Amino acid sequence: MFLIGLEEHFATPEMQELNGIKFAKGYPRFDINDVGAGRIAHMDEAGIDIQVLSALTPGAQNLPSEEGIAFARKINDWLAKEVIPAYPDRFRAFSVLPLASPEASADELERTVRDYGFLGTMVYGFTNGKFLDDPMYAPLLERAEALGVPIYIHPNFATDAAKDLYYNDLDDQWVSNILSGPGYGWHQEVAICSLRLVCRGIFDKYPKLQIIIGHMGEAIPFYYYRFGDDLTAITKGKLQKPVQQYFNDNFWITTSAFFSDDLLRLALSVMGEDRVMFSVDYPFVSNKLGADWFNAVDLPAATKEKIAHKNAEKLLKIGPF
Ligand code: GRE
Ligand code: ZN
Repeated sequence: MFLIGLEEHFATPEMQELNGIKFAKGYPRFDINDVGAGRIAHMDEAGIDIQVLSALTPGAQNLPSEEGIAFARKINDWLAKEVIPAYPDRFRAFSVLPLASPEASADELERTVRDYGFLGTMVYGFTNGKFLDDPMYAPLLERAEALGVPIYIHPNFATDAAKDLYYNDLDDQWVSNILSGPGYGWHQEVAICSLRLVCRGIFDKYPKLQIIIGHMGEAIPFYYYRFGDDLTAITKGKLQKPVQQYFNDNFWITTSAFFSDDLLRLALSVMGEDRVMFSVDYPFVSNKLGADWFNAVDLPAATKEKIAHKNAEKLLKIGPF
């Protein structure tokens, strides 16, 4: 089965340095800086055909305006001119954006989509304490809708304020770090980010805007029916549709790092089979683990084809493969 992955991260040493990210030796298990033969070999071993490359959290979005603009441009140029041309059938990209400058982000998204064929962008939780529904991001949301490309909302590390409130008083700094991040907290942040977009009426304003969220929907499928209670009642008359409906009209879910049959069935039951897409979360998770799990899932072949590549083809306007 042709497999496309949409949450497949890369970094450069400079990107890590600028963001103050130092990984422990041997973590992640695969080299995040390798965008060449080693990465392709891991894709081949798993049978993954295309990776849509996205930057390591938080990309360029925490950098100050001018620095962020220059760095995002540099990384996008490098992806388009060096990384993708070496393996044009295997790599595509989501644009890296300088979110401290929303207008420049809109322009960089347009430049990379128009000139380089990039497929959308990945953004990371909130920037400088502002969620994506903040009016300052209107230029980016508007441009993404106009270009017809999706925004993938990936988790971001918790802010100092969130850490102080929820995590820092635990006895073990490492436990609080992981609990605030990939252990739990940052998934909740993406769920809040998504619900804020809905409750703020963003999809009434930009009805064609499409958002991707990973990790089997960042718990949105679990809480889906809850939104039909108080949240829909309180937004009645303010929003054009019931809160739940926006998830069916404006959101797409990927399987990144959540390789569970039960959770996939839950995601499908809520989202339908046209808005769920395979992804791995490489290099934090192994391609082979993800692909082997998915290949063995007991679902009709036509449903699996959609999840494996057809839904992504439709959303990203690539293929057919
Ligand atoms: C991820 O993207 O899933 C990730 C990071 C950083 C640390 C751990 C992790 O971006 O899982
Ligand atoms: Zn990820």
